Amino acid sequence: MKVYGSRISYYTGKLEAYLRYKNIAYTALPTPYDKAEMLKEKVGAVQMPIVDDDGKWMSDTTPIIMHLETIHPDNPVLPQDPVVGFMAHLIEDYGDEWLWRSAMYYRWWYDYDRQLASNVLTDELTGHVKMPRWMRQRMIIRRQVRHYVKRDGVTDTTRQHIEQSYHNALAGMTAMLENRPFLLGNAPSLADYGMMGPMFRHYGQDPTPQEIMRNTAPAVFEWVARMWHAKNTHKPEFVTQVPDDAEPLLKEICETHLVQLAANAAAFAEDTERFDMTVQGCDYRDIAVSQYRVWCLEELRRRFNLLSPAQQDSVKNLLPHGQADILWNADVPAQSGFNSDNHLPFGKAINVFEGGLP
Ligand SMILES: N[C@@H](CCC(=O)N[C@@H](CS)C(=O)NCC(=O)O)C(=O)O
Repeated sequence: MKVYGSRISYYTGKLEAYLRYKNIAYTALPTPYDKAEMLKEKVGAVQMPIVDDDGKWMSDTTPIIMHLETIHPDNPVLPQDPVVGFMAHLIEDYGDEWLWRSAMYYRWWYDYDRQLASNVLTDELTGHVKMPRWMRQRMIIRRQVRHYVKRDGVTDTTRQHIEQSYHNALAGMTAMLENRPFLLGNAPSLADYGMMGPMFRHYGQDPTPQEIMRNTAPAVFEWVARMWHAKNTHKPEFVTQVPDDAEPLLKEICETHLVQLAANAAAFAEDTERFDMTVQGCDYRDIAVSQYRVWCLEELRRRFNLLSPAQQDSVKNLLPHGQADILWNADVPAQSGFNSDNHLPFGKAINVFEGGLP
């Protein structure tokens, strides 16, 4: 299996951690941007990671992991209890889609972080561009700062809240990791893999957030290494009910990620391209609408609907926050029109933002 991505990419790190745990052999390679057209042909969108499994091309880490689980069913990463399983999907989605903004912000806002990341990406990804190295590095910095900082809603008004989001994620995880080695048991689950995206290759490696993690959340710092070294030599024992210590993280997810999913879906339904939202009292303006994230909400609703009425009640009791309503109340439509034939991880995927950038 060839995994095309980057040594510092969010979702590549998430997938690599999973493949290592499952003992699935792979070779990590840089995304061949000079072959962008071929990649688009194979998987619809150029994003990281893209997998070539002996001629079978796959993309999008969430469906990739769910697919690989069917081929490698030993030591599953999805907890057996349906309510715990639903929460694992919810936590994964929060790690994938909410923490992304703050992870990109720390990397491209602070000078040390920006210098380090742009040096790596210049050498990994732009070798084919016929320009002096300093110019390629400057192009990368410009692109990332323009799109992932300015165009994704980072302003003097939102910066503090974006940093607070990171601190809240660390605190929520610490509460859980004080009681067990992984978020939902003695082995990594889908929830852990979702949190590995931001926590490993961004917060855990970029100088500014890494220092914060070391100093304020050493249990998370230790967990990152534990995840990377996890071996599937023992049968996973996951919790059979959602533990009380998950409460702060679940509350944070409702107040942040679900607010964004709801505002995004409403804007998509109205066919607008950008929207405003207020998250925990902080006003975000001019955020790019994402069709992909409408699909994320659709998926969460689909999974909720698969639960029995009693299990649905348990989920509702565990998420007693108004914002959680979006998971079971269809007043806000979630019709992405994407992946309705369930073809993923094969065939055409889409970028989180149309055209690849917010
Ligand atoms: N939902 C996708 C997201 C993949 C993704 O957005 N990856 C980022 C980098 S880690 C990317 O390729 N961004 C596009 C760009 O910056 O051009 C997944 O889970 O694989």
